[in-house]
Amino acid sequence: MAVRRRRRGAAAPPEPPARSGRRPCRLSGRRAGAAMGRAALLPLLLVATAGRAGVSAAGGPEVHSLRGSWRLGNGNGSVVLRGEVPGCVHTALHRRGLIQDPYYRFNDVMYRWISLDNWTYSRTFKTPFDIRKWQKVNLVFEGVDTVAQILINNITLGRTDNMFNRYSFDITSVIKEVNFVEVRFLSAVSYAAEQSRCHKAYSIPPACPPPVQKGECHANFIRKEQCSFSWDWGPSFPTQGIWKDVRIEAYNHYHLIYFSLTPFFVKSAQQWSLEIESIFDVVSSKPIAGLVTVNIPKLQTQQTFSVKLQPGEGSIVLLVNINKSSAVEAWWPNGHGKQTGYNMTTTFIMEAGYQIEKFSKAYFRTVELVQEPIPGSPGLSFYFKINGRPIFIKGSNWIPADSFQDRVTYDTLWLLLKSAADANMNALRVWGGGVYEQDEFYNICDEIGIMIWQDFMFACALYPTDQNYLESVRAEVSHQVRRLKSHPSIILWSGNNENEAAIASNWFSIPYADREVYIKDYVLLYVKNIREIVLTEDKSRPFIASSPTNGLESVKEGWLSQNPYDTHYGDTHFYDYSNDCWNWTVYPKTRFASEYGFQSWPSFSTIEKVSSTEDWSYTSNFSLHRQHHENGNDQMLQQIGHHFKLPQSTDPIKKFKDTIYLTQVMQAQCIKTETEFYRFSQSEIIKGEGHTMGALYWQLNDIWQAPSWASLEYGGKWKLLHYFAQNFFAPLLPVAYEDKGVLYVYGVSDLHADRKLTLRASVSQRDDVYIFVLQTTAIAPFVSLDVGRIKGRFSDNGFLMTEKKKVVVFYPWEPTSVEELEESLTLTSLVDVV
Ligand code: BMA
Repeated sequence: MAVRRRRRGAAAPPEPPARSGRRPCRLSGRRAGAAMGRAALLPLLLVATAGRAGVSAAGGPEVHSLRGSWRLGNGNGSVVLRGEVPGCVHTALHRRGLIQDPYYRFNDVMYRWISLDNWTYSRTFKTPFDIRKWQKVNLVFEGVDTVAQILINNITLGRTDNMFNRYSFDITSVIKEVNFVEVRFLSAVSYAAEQSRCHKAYSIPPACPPPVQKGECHANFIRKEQCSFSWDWGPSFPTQGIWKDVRIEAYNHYHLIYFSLTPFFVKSAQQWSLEIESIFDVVSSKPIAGLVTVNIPKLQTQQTFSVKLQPGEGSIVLLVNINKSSAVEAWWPNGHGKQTGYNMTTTFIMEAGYQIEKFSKAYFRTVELVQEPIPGSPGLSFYFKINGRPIFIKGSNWIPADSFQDRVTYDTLWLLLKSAADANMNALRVWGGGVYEQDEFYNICDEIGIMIWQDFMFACALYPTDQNYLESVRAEVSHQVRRLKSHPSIILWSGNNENEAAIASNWFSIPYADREVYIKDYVLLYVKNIREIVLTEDKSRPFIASSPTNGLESVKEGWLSQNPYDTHYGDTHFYDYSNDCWNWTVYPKTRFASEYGFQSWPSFSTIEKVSSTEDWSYTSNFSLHRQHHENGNDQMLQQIGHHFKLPQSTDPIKKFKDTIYLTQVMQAQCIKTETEFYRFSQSEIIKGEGHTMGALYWQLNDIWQAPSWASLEYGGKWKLLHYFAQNFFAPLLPVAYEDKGVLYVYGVSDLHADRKLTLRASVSQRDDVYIFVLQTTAIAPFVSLDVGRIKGRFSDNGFLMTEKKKVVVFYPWEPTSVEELEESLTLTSLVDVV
């Protein structure tokens, strides 16, 4: 029976390559010894284009969606319901009213049974076309979460074990008029435990997360979103489900599977070129010849190539030279220029079969990661040049926006990413413990100029390297790179989160004598497999094996530096919860700060939705339960205590709200101080350190309503930190710092003056926004405006009010009114905390 589609070998192209710049054939790597064919290219300039839209109807592939309502049942058949696809079991149970909101109070542990059961999705479907007319019919899953047996008409098609892969099963010989398709899941938790048990030669730590996370064990043994087994900011919801599109595809002759564009700037010719890669499955037994025309009207560029598709799965690569006399506007990151893209049409006219017309956007930008000696400093630089310009990377780290990916809509993504751009960020790091994000995420980043540092999905753990595991990872990596490489927003591929550091600093107490085994595994996974595939698939971006890393110095030391946190090389992650965060001397003068942060609590209106009255205190069971970072709640109080009075109100709810407010003030102030330190270290070398060229604080967004390092709450509400980010990431920033009695710019230390004041708020409407006029009788430090559950953001918040009157604008995200806003508004400043 057919199994997951792999690249099939194809004969070498019959004609010699017609142009330079063609990449050599590469090994498929997924089946030993199979070489992938590449069609010969013969450019014919200025051949007229065909003008039909989309894939032409005559003979084109038939696609039948299997999205929608499926039957869903648990292991022993005691629970049966309808479940949406794409979706997962938790969402289905919640939608049908069989469980409460999984985020409510302690439900994450109450609902553990859901992930421990084995669920089955099934449905019948009628084939909407005449099966006999098609040479090949596939059942395609864009994403299965995670371990499942796939059956059609009671015949097993294959198994899935990696939520980041795309699975395509050949069902040509088994599809009927009416079909029964089943996806029988195995609990991800049981599977991971079993895999760990079977790995007898040596253990692969960590076995389990710390108890404070209330999570599941052995996440590293399953290719699934690592934080779904719990994290220090997130719950354990190891979901099961068909989380992406599923469909039937039927075709004759050939089928286009991947299509990607990569720009290059040829320095010698001072000309842009575009590499177009198309990966086909060719079902004919003979090669198919044809013409491919690429047309970018705005750049007066049109080229036609003669191609030959070899039987089997293979790719063709075309190199289009952009007309030199057309001025190409490059794609720039937010704050540095426009995000120009050019409409482009690619038409495949083949001798047999149908015509394909692909519409896409072509973007032009280059990226370099510069690691070179710096005068007066040991080590190497570590910074990005975009279109030849050094760019200071400003932003944060992205984690999954929800434990249940099917709840992450375009609007969710837009709101979070737009908020990042509105806070003057130009970059985000998609962190390796989550998921490779959906296409829409990267489309938005392309559109608004957010650069993406893309991790591969491995985090804070060691990983197995047995043959099956590696095969699965290899398929995952080539799929993801092919899917994503057209996005100009992606500027870096990075192998993992903190795994170089985990070995180097011996997080898991591995006896010295056993170290070599783990180092060998590390190099095998990230260097000999992941890196090798990335470099083959995408020559347009840099690759680093880990974050933090010493970059080229790590490579020199065998890919594992003794100290990956060395400030003279690469990037660093830095967390310090005990020292006073206003003291900038505690921060490392690093080349690139890719993680640093402090926790705070989300606002009361966000917490309120998932809690009840008895939970509303800082020391309630609920408050302890939601805190997944050991000692996190105490650390926040301790940090607050360095500069502020702790709340003393006898009213418990007021005390809770005051504490929440102070955690946010503290977090905002700490991260402001640290970020400003990194920004002002950009142009100086002091005692050999400096030349900092990046500040990505931990973390942008939240996965649920809980204390965390995020600046955006679950639901998108801006914490005070996010308002501060808007200022500390501003293009022009006056930075103040004091060194040994010398005030280099100015200080902010008088913010908590103990004065009596009256603060008033009037609200009015102008067009789609609301105007808040604030009046004060004295200086008001850290003024916070909060409109509870009303969705939207202010133009400024958490500010020091020195003027008598200040106007703040509220941008609503959904319809509201002056009355509603007036009713919901609470105003807090430091002097209100009692
Ligand atoms: C870093 C991240 C995450 C974690 C964060 C806060 O190490 O990579 O793993 O959530 O710190 O502890």
